[in-house]
Amino acid sequence: MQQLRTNQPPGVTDYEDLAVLAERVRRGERRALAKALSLLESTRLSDKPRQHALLSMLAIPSAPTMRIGITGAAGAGKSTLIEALGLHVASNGHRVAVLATDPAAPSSGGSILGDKLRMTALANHPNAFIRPSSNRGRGDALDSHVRERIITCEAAGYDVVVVETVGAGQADTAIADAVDLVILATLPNAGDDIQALKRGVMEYADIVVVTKADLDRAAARRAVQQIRSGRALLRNRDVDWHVRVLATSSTTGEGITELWMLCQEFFADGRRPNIEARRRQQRMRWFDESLHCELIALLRQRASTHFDRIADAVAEGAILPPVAAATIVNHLETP
Ligand SMILES: Nc1nc2c(ncn2[C@@H]2O[C@H](COP(=O)(O)OP(=O)(O)OP(=O)(O)O)[C@@H](O)[C@H]2O)c(=O)[nH]1
Ligand SMILES: [Mg+2]
Repeated sequence: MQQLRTNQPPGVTDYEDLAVLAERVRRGERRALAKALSLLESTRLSDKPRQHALLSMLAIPSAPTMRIGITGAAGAGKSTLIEALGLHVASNGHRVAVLATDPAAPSSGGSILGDKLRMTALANHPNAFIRPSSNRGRGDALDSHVRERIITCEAAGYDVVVVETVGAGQADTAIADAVDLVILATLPNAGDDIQALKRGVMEYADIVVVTKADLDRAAARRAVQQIRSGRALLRNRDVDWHVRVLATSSTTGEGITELWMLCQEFFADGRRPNIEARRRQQRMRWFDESLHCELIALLRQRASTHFDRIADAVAEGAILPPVAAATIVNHLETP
């Protein structure tokens, strides 16, 4: 593995500086971690070789980590739940990093800025690190750098990394591709949500949390029952893990200890092979996606005018997409 890592890749003039930065990240320096994340979140094409060099230095497996995704509708109580759970976990001696990745959907009124303010207790905890969204306003379902950001936080010694994302369409599956454990947060009275979720996100959820139980305990109990019976009709993602459903309140703290116990059960030593199997699949999909992006970029660069002309023809319906794709690739082969 070691020899596969890139040494002094082309396009990197400050390799030594990056090595120093990586070392500071590994020592757990917060400012270095923030700086590394900023570089990794850059969308400038010219930063790519430096991003890859830094990541290759950081991506050396450390002790086992827990990657937890929290998804759910806007306002479901995800951030508040993360704060309550995060404080519990951090005071149990774990180091917790929180990555907010929701795209600041207009409906949630730009809660990202508020997240760090809202999670003040967690933000001030010595064992916690909170990083707001990197793709504010871009509108992506899940920010495309989330995997890089997770690896970087782990390199800095955070053994629990929590990713928050608004569960909307593609983000549901995208989060399942980036973390080990998916927690779905849902409101007690979200009847329609529950119907929709049964088909969509629930396929990917390992734990379902009915939030804000303090507001209406009877409704929360009913929701738990409803989801449990709905879930019974669906497949579990892993044969040895049955999806758990519980009610919590971040205000009163009820259910938070139980939720953490479920997480620990999920990450028990005996389940590590299953988690590693998920990560293997995720790495392969990440590889596929990366290859896809690199090839498209290469094709655009090598056959730019041709590419645009054919793309226009595809849009007009003048040429079928698979025929067009083959034409572009064939064009590369002809000198
Ligand atoms: N009573 C009560 N209110 C809660 C609880 N959890 C969250 N809230 C409130 O619900 C509102 C939304 O909570 P957030 O944690 O911001 O929800 P979110 O899912 O992160 O929202 P977005 O990031 O905007 O999608 C806030 O006003 C919280 O104070 C809870 O357990 N009980
Ligand atoms: Mg939030």
